[in-house]
Amino acid sequence: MADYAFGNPEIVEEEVDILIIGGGMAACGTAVEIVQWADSDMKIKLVDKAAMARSGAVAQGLSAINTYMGDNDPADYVRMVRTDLMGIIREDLVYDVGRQVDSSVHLFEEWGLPMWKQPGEEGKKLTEGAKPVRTGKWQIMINGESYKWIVAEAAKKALGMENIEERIFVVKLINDKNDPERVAGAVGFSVRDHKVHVYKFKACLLVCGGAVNVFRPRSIGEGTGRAWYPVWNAGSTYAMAAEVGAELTMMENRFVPTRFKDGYGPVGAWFLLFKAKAYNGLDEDYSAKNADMLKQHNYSNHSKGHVMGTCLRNHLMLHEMREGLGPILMDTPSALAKLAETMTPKEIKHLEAEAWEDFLDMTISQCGVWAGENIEPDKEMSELMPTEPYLLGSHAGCAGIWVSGPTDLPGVPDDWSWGYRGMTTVKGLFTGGDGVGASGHKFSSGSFTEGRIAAKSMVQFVRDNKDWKPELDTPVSKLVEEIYQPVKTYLEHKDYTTAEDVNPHYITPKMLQFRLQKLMDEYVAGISTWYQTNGRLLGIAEKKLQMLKEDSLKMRAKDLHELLRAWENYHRILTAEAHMRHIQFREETRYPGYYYRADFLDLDDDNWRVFVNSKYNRATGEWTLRKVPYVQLIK
Ligand code: SFD
Ligand code: AMP
Repeated sequence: MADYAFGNPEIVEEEVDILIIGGGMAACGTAVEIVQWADSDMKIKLVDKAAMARSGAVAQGLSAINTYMGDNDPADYVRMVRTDLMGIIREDLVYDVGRQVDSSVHLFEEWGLPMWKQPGEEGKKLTEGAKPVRTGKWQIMINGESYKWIVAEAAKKALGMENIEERIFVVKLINDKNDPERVAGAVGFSVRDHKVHVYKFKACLLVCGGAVNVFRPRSIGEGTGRAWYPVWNAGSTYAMAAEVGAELTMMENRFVPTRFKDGYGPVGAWFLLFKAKAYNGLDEDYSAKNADMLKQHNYSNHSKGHVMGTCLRNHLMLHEMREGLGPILMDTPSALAKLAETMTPKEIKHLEAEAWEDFLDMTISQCGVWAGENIEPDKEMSELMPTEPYLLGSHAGCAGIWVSGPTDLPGVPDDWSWGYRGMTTVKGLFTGGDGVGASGHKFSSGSFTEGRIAAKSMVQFVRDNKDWKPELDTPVSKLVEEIYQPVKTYLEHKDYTTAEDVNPHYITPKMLQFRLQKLMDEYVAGISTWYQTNGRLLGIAEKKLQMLKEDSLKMRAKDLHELLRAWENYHRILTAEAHMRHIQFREETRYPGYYYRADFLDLDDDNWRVFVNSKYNRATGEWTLRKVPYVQLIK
């Protein structure tokens, strides 16, 4: 028997009809839906870098489902998303999610996810007409610590564990040998065994979530690794899609959530459900005080929907912090006291428990901060802080990939749809959730729904391409060599010095990650500049990113864990590059509060109410950017 060891991996080759890459909300949606449409002889496989029961953004659970229509009109949902994202979204995609999302939420309830109901309606299901407890117009409260476990269980049951492989990190997609516009395969490795996996397929769903740790995080030192979005999603979706030639869209967008400081606890339930208010260090209501700031630079152009854009809420707050008027404080004591006015002591205790549970269900670290710092929310206010930037397409952000939309909506430009809903501009490559750009506010339920939508069109695509055989444009031996290069680099040079982390021939993935984070932070509008940049700074970033890319070829991997870290970094670098190029291209400040082009502070609708799309050329390393007209479909 061959003795496979580190540096000498076993090569496992497989051919399937459909490969699902990722095991998060979108992937689970696909798994559940696809079995209902696929022909019995279709081979479908799902691979996840982690264990599905706790992988992706919902790993720790969630305390709310942020997208549930109920009695609301999906057209109104489009208006809200458009306002929140400053006037530029693909309304066809958002509407499509809005009109289908409730059926996903009903499935979650069917599978056992506990949802809060109005008094007297407990025990009744949403499908039986029960009224949920809403935080805001779109969000409903859940007891969601086991949310991902429940959804993953349904996905596993549907697809069958024999068609699922966990702990496989996919590194790159491979174009077809005979058609460079088409995807034909993927290659990855096991993070537990010495195995490289090579897949060939007719269609593939790339749903590896958003990008975290591209920027220097606020949590450093003993707090390293703590972030709001999942640290294990490293931009794989955007990087792998870009490398096979998929057109990206709105990669200049980012999400900077305001969170409870240091623990990254969510604020939505406090603002919307508990009706708490936030103040500056002088106890001033800074939102009221700074309201006129929205009139400057045309920032209020898109604030007349159902909400004030999330970035604009940040904008008002950031002003205080830049002026030295922090801390920003969430007045939890007044909010709880007000609610308690009409409550019995037992109800008050219950309310307090809910306040803690809001964190325990999805951001346990915030409970750690409260407990560790003796913060009693009914007695003491808590600090809020805008986080480091994240790139994502499903929360209050819209970075991602340009995809084919639905065909049955009036007024949609012809070139927004090319046959298969959810397919990118690369034939056979589909995406969902954080992968779909220009259409935020899907959240967990909407991402799952996009997975379901893509499932149906992938089945159709495979049927339409029944006789087509995928052929990889790169020999398998070359792919394996490339993936294991960091291991080879380590084994060749490790004895050159006695301290194995210090070596002129290689750089550790950890050090490379610090370099990426430092440069993105300082030049591409991270926390240290209060999210500001300009053309000159971006020019420096461009140069430094180029050098970082060159140095990334020298990353070492002393074990499988470091090999994972090395390739995650590679995905982060490409994602960072896309982000930087898009910010460079868009000469205006579209998202004040998320980032500022200090040399173009105005929001400029005349020239920039457009999508920005980009393409990456893997052979030359060049990016091409273009404006794509925005079309308003819903008045
Ligand atoms: O409070 C590879 N989200 C919230 N959604 C809600 O509905 N309600 C909330 O309450 C939400 N909030 C929230 C949320 C997320 C987080 C982290 C917190 C709070 C703390 C957002 C949703 O979770 C999010 O929109 C969806 O999960 C997005 O779905 P998707 O499928 O696009 O991404 P995923 O679930 O993260 O899954 C990614 C998967 O890919 C795997 N993966 N597999 C193989 N190879 C690679 N190279 C891979 N790279 C990644 C991952 O393991 C994972 O399975 S609140 O803030 O508003
Ligand atoms: P968060 O906990 O901040 O992720 O928010 C959860 C949901 O509430 C998202 O849909 C947010 O857009 C929304 N939200 C959070 N804070 C506010 C606020 N102050 N006003 C309106 N909507 C909010």
